[in-house]
Amino acid sequence: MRVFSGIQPSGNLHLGNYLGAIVNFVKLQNNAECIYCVVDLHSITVWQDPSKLQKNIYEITAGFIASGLDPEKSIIFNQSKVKEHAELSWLLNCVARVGWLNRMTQFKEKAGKNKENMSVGLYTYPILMAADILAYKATHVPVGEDQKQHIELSRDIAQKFNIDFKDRIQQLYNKDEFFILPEPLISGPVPRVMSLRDGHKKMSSSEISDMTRINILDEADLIANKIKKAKTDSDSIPDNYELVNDRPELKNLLSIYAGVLGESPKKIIEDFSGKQFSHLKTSLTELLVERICPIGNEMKKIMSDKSYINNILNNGASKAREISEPVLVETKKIIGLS
Ligand code: AQP
Repeated sequence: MRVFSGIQPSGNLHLGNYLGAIVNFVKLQNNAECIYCVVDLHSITVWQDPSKLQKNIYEITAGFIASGLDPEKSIIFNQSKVKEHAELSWLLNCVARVGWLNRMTQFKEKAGKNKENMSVGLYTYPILMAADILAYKATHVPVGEDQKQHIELSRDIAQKFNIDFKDRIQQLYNKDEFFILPEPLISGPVPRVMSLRDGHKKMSSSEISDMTRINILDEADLIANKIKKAKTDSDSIPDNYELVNDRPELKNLLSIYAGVLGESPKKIIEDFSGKQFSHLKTSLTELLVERICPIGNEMKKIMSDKSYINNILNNGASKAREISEPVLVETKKIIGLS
């Protein structure tokens, strides 16, 4: 089992990243070979302020470590340090089909009516993601639910490559398949954390309003204010979890509560049944301050030691290159480029 996953340094590491992905990253490092990447090349598919990008890369790295990733157990690096990602991405651009990319819902959602003005990188983003995964022949990719379609695309690209070059793979390596088809692992405590202001939209670092999300670096009083102002409805909390399905904001707060506590939402609803939202909000604030603020405080400490972070990223990049370089060399050989 080889695990690969990444997080964009687009600022605002948030509770969605934590509950959808990072908690799972930490669990997996004890049972598998894990490679975790700060995907800086992905982040520049939308404008990033150059004076902040480096700090954001440090922030995600610090977030990984503060959440429990151990650089001795997991390979941690930033994507732009390992050129194999970009080079393999080009080769896979020539395998992926335009029709496949046209079906990607994340591009449609992000571009909206402004498609013509989006960067080409935002459109081809899923191919770079496929390269990230396939460069390590990763078997499993822990992600939030929003990334499921992109993993499926990575599988399609891997499969098409294996079929297109079947004879060559057989002749060179005496194998039927070269790339492994990666499996998504959508098993974080909350696969889709929703916005605090709209239960139909996912919590996102790129959302303009900061009130829509809990950032891992938020201080206690800011968390309290965000939860206090989180959208709710006027009914009290029911005793049956089935009844929250058409109340997305309540469902979201209960899922966050359960996810942070490591309990099932069904168990949590029993504790709050019949009570008002304010009761749930007060308890949720206390829980977040107790569990999330210490991670944020640790992140701040780690971020102040840039040489420590640079060391982790440089060591991680050399280990990552040891795996991805031969894969790229072999891929080029299969294609006939060497
Ligand atoms: N709301 C979420 N709920 C659960 N998981 C989430 N992830 C992101 N948002 C949620 C997961 O976090 C990992 C990193 O994803 P990312 O780098 O794309 O995160 P982001 O920059 O915070 O996402 P944005 O702002 O919403 O940007 P776009 O729109 O580019 O995705 C992934 O495993 C993701 O599933």
